[in-house]
Amino acid sequence: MADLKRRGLLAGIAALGAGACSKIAGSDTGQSLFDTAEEWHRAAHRTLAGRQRLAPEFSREDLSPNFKGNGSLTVDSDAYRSDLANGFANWRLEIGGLVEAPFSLSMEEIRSLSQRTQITRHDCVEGWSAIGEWTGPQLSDLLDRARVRPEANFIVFRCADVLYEREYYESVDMVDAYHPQTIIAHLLNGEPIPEKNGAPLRMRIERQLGYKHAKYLTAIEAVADLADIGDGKGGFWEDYGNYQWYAGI
Ligand SMILES: Nc1nc2c(c(=O)[nH]1)N[C@H]1C(S)=C(S)[C@@H](COP(=O)(O)O)O[C@H]1N2
Ligand SMILES: [Mo]
Repeated sequence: MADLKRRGLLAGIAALGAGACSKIAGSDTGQSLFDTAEEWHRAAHRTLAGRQRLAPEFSREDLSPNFKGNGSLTVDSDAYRSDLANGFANWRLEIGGLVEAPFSLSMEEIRSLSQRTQITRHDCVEGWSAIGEWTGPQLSDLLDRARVRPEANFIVFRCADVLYEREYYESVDMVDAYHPQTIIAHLLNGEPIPEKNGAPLRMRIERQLGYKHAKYLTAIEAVADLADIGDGKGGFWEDYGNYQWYAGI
C-alpha cells in the first residue's frame, strides 16, 4: 500500500503539473496568476505540512448545533423519495473501475464494517464552517478489498443528485483516498445523515475543502486519469469553472 500511495502522489503531481502548464499556456494573465498561486499553495502544503497529516479533531462540546446544508439539499427523483421513505434499504454503493475485484455494498453491510468516528470542521469556500461528528468505514479498507490496479491514479465519487443539469461528482488522488480520515460517512452526530447533508452516504475527506465531500454517494470508481469524466477537470465545481481541483487545507 505504501507503494500505491507513493505512485498515486507522483501521478497526481505529474497530472496536475501538466494541467496547470497547459492552462497557463492558453489563458490570460489573470488565470495564469491564479494557477500559479494554486501551484504554490499545493507545493507549500506538500513540503511544509505533509499530505498525510491529520486534520484537527474536536470534542463533542464543539459540535455545531445545526450542520448547515449546502449545494443540493436533496435528490430530486421519485427513486430517492422512496429510498428515503424506506430507510435506504435498497441503496447500494458500487466500488469499481480499475480494480481487480469490483463489489457493491448495502447500507447494512456498510454499517457492519469496521468504523471510524471523527469530529472535524467542515470548511466551505463560500465562507462558512461547521463542526460535526462523522462515522463510517475508511475508504482505504474498501479500496484494499477491491484491489486497486496499478494503473489507477485517482478515485472518482459519483453522486445521485443533479445540480444545474449536471450530475455532481468529485475526485481525489491516492494520497487523499488512502488518508486515514477519508471515510464514507453514514452517521452525523450519531444519527443517520439527514437528507440535506447527503443521506444516506457522503464522503468526508478532512484535508480538503467542502466541495470535495461528495454527498448522496452511489459509486466509487478508480481511474487512470480524469479527462473522460464530466468535462475533464475532476469535479462538478471544477468543470463549472469556479474552483480548483486541489482543495487542500
Ligand atoms: N452530491 C453533492 N455533494 C456535495 C454538494 C452538492 O451540491 N452535491 N455540495 C458540496 C459543497 S460546496 C459543500 S460545502 C458540502 C456541503 O455539505 P453539507 O450540505 O453537509 O453542509 O457538500 C459538498 N458536496
Ligand atoms: Mo462548499
